[in-house]
Amino acid sequence: MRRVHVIDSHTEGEPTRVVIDGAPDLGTGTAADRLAVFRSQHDGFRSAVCNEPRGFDAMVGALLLPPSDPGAIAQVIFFNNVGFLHMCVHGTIGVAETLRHLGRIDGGRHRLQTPVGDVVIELRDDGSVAVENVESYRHAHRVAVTTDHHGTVHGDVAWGGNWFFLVDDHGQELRIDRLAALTHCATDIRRCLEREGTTGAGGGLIDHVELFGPATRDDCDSRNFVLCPGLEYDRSPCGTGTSAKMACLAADGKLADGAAWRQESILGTRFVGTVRRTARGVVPTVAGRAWITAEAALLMREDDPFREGIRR
Ligand code: PYC
Repeated sequence: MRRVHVIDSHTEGEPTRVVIDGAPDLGTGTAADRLAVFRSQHDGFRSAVCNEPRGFDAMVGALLLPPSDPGAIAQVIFFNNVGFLHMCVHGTIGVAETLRHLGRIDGGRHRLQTPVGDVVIELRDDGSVAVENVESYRHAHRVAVTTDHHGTVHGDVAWGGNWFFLVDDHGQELRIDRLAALTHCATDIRRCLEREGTTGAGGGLIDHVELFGPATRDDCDSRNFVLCPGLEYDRSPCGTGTSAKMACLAADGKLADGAAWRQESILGTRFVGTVRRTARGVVPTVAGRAWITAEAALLMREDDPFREGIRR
């Protein structure tokens, strides 16, 4: 029987399950090297951790590994109900809170290695965690997409650690009691992007769709609804999505270096971000809070028909 130690948390509402012990051996190498082994040889472990009966569709897993560079505190690989994420900011905030809970960090700045580059976590005095994310940039501006059920919409294609399609003219009211309609709209857009062959740089799959609307909080600049790859919505404002948004705002001259962008989620929670410009785009920093919700051991017996979770 496999026994897997996990620490669960939520970051502004979005769950993260950090695997701290009991994962398959992924060998040595960079986070990208180990992700390749994870993806090709241990996909059942990914599914077991995130999917029912041990998880649920919105669960994001984070596998904590020793660093390949001694200057970093750890490596981390993010995954979900259907596959692997390149990067995940809410998950990184959950990892930082988990490391604090384990007594492995206590304030200061620490580098984490991910498959798409290093990020820096900083525990702030107010209890929040700031993540200096990978460089983010806009790849394509105002791309028209003719959807099956929602007319023609326009959006930017941007990288924030994952590929996003960011839409303003969707005609939807962004309210949680409209979850089914929002999911239908964003799924329609996503399907049509794929059908029309719209991708990120190098053919990168656009697997996140972000709808924007007016904020409902006085202390926010915008509210979003984010469709994740497994067709779940992000309960947090989505940190890689906020990074992609800030890259687009900076490209339009609407966000100066160091100015705050306050992104509200569909649940009314908030991330606060800033950017530093680079030649290609921006280096974003996104801050929010996470709370530990459980310490547990997941048990996976050989004779359990759902040892590898209920796959979709
Ligand atoms: O916060 O970057 C994020 C994220 C990606 C998917 C779910 N959350």
